[in-house]
Amino acid sequence: MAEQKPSAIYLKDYTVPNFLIDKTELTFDLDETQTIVTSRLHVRRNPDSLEQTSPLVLDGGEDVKLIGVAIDDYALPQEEFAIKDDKLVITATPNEFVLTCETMIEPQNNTKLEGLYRSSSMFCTQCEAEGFRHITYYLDRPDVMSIFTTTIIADESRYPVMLSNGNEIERGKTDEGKTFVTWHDPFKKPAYLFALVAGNLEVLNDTFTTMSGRDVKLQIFTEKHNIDKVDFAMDSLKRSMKWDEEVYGREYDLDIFMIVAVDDFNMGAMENKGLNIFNSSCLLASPETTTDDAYLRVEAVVAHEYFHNWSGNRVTCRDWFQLSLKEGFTVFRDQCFSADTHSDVVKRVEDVSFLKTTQFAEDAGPMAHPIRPASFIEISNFYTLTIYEKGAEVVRMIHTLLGEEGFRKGSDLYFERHDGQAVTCDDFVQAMEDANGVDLSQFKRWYSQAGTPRLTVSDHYDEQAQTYSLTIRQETPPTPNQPTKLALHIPVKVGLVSNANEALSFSFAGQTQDEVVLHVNDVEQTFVFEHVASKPVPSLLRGFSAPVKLDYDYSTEQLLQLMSGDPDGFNRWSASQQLAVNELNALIKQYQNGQTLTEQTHLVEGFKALLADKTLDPAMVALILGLPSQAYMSELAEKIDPQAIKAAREHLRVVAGKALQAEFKHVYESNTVSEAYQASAEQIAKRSLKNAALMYWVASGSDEAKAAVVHQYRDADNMTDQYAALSCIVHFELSEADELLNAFFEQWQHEALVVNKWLMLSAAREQENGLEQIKALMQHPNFDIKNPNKLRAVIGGLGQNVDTFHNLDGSGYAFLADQIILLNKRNPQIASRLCTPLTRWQRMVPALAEKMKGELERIAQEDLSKDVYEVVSKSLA
Ligand code: LYS
Repeated sequence: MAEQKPSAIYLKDYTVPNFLIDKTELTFDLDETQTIVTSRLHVRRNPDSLEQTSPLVLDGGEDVKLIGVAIDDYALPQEEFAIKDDKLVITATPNEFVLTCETMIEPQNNTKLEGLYRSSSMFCTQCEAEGFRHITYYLDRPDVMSIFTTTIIADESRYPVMLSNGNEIERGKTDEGKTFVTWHDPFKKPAYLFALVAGNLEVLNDTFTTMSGRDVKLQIFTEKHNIDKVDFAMDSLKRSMKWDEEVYGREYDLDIFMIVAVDDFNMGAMENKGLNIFNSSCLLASPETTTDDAYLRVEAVVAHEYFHNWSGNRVTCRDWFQLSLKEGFTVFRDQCFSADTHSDVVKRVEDVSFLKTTQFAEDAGPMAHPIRPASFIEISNFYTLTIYEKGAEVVRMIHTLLGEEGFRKGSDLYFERHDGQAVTCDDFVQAMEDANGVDLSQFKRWYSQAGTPRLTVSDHYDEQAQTYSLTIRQETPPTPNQPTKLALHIPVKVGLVSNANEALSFSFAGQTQDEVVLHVNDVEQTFVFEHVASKPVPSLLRGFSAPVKLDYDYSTEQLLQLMSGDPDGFNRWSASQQLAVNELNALIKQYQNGQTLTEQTHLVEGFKALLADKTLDPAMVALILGLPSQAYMSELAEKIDPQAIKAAREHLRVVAGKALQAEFKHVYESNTVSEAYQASAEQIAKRSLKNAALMYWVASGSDEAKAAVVHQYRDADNMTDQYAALSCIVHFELSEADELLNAFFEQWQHEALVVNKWLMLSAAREQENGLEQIKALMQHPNFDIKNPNKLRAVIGGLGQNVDTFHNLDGSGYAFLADQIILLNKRNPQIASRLCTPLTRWQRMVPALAEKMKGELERIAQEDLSKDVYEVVSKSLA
């Protein structure tokens, strides 16, 4: 490990900045080898700071070379400034001055993809969270907000498109014959929202008329060969703009809104003011190259980044501990947008499965943290499922507690009160409280307590008195640095279902109703429902009204009842999942005991009824048919045994396939979409059911099914059907697997995003020599270790490849560790993300746990980046 261990910073140490920067004027002289950045910062001491004589300390990076620095045009001699730990320190300054800095950076050598870098033929930036300091020296913290004017100078023949935030205000030629373009952003913003793009790009133009009648110019830029794939993103953008006006009363503020697609990007996308930059995987879509899932992701990410214009840009974060203020809220907003656009139940099921699989696992591991962490070593490590997804759940609970209207009053007040400010999660909750006259002080513990609370529920029905009581106990398990927890305020939405599979009304708090939100705020509480006509089955936590684990000892019969009779669609799915989980757990035990796997018949019977019911939304049926994933079963396991989980899932799939062969065939054949491809809710639903049925039908071993899946592959006119067929063919190792996997590559080798799907599927393919295959993929001419999408495809595929990754000899883990070591300094953010599976080592069965731990210890020997250091050291603590 490095000599000097990176240290943590703490929320409790926050102090206001000592200096402010009112105006920021930047000039970029773009060049492939050396880019010169000149900044003119209009600096003044912060009157609110307690330190009125402190030196000016600007953040920088090891990759920024200082050429010269001046105060009010007086060039500072060597002895009047210092560079210490990448920071530029100037001891004596006036109270108000213009600081000029000239620096040199090398974008083409920037492999971290943070700051200014090259992606294929273009220049682009990524500044959140602390990337701006890799461009020039600055007060790189979100509570320093400034008005930016940016001039880009470049050779126009190679970079005809030169973009930055705001509006273009000037364009001309320099003395050397280069072109310059100047952009001015009238809204003050922190440096993390700065962006610059230059390249030879195509554009799709459109306009949007806002609710007050202003025309906004919309532009989406891509490299030439991709411009035919942005119509859906443009349409999603316009729908998002309208939705934010209708649902939140928020109008767009600049005259122009631009989005650029880049291939090399560490995450999904970035909400830079007026100039969003997207990973091309989250922007490009065409029926032939993009699956339905990816379409939905494009729509959600476009919406997410657009919504940030208010929840993030107009009102931003005071410090990075408050990240969930903008991300949790914005995820909640994009989830609601997608729910309104498609089916709300389906969307909720998808979001909740994702949360329960991935965020719950994070909450149960060494990196567990509250949605507002108290400390971190590297902020990039905190763009987590907890900040985003659990953060959204916390906002959703506020929405549940206040109701639609109350929540809107709260958000109106929040935006009005804090427009143009950098604020905290407390400010958000305060606005919700003030607008509604409620007290959310206990609720706020959700912001500071980590871990997934567990609710244990028991009940009693008194036939004589016709009362039904529910006793709810809450407990949040210890997490790193938080051994004990306080009781949370948890909204639990409940309904009752009768033995005749119908909703049972009841009276609660003196009112007759069908559904109620219980306020659980004590360690143990009993709630009494009156006038309950018969012994009910409780439908608990409807719509997943809180991000908790629920323990209620449902019998199989009760689960079947809820599955068919619960008016809450979400809980119908939930019951089916529980049934499948129970079944899988029994099979897992048998496998571990060396017994022959023998299943109960309930699930198959449930499926049968489901497939026969013509009234159901095909998307819901597909979701219910989806067996709990390998990852979800792992999350639930006491000790994770990947082989046992895999065997149980495979067994169940084959059993259901065989038992219901005729039904699956029928559902497959009757859900064909004959119209031209559309990413509409209706078509997506049909395709998802059709392809779910196909998987079972093929699992049955039927020759007819095998012929059908190969036929579907060859005949498909859209990627959803083509890829579903190919996955099925590869998964069941049909005799055509090699041929078609090759054919798929041949057909799509010029479409980078499709090649990534091929990489992923090939890496996930379970074969004897799995690891050799994966190594070969990483040598493939279409692989590129600099491209995060390709890396994620191969390593993601490896993670799904149970036999290869979890090989008892530890070779899978060792290979992953090698990649982490390789990327540790090249791209620390990606390297750190790749550590995730290893952080779960304590949850694995002992033989695997030891191997994983060994690899973490091997990584720890290296000179680690802060990013990897934090994850590895916390995992070994
Ligand atoms: N703010 C971006 C988003 O919308 C992500 C930035 C990630 C920075 N490391 O999710």
